[in-house]
Amino acid sequence: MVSKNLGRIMRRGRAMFLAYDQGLEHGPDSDFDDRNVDPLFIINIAKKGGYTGVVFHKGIAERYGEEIEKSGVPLIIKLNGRTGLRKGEPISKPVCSVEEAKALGAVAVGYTLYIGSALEGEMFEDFDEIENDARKLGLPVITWIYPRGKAVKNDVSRKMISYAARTGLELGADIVKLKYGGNRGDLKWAVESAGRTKVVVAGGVKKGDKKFLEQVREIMDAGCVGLAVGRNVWQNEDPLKISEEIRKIIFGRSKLKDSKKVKVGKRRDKKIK
Ligand code: FBP
Repeated sequence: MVSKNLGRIMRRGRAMFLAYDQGLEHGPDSDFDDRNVDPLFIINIAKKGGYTGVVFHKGIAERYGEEIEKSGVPLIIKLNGRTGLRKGEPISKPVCSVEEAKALGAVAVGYTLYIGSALEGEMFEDFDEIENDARKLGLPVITWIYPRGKAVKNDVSRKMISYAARTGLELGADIVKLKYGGNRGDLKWAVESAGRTKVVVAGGVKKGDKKFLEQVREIMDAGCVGLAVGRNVWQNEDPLKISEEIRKIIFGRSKLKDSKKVKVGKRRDKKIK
């Protein structure tokens, strides 16, 4: 069943998500400095930058819930995770239920799948359960699909990104999040492969502004609905300026007139044990 509630995390059919799950995925020493280590810094960028969603794991959603709610930015909770410390075939297990996410005010949920991993089957099973729960509670599902593991040679090749996109469609994701290898034609093919599942793209490691914005243009030209970006924004010297540039490309204008129309979930803290 396709989620009817995608409008909660999209504006005029476009998406601009600020991703901040890297503290768990990569560790603070790899990605953070004195500014962006603070979740409040991110909430402020998400609000002032006009993002259509901000992505956190449940711990941040719990501890900074008041500020997130006040910001009015739609909350997307990442339901699985892993640290970057573990070696071996990649797997990311659930760390939060859909029910918990909803009680924390999430209006959509995120989930990572590593296709090609020897542990892919286990992740598919977990995902199936999450997806059914999300459907019951009316939360759209955004699926990060990254080809990874010993079987994968080049995770951003045409073959791999289109496979990831198609997996999103076949498994029923509302939005699939891909990595971009820099070839617009390949990304266009991936978007076609995703059919009616919408595609957003990750930002990747921090690049110069010019190069990054060129990439955003290519992503939109290829037919994606937007971006789920982290490091290229909150590691930027001027996160609000780069956000404005991204906004202009995605929405074709930089004013935030229509951003307040997005419906935000209410927290129901008492239900969380
Ligand atoms: P960036 O824009 O910073 O690349 O974030 C996108 C993202 O998908 C994050 O949500 C996630 O934490 C990270 O990339 C995972 O990257 P990887 O698994 O390649 O280390």
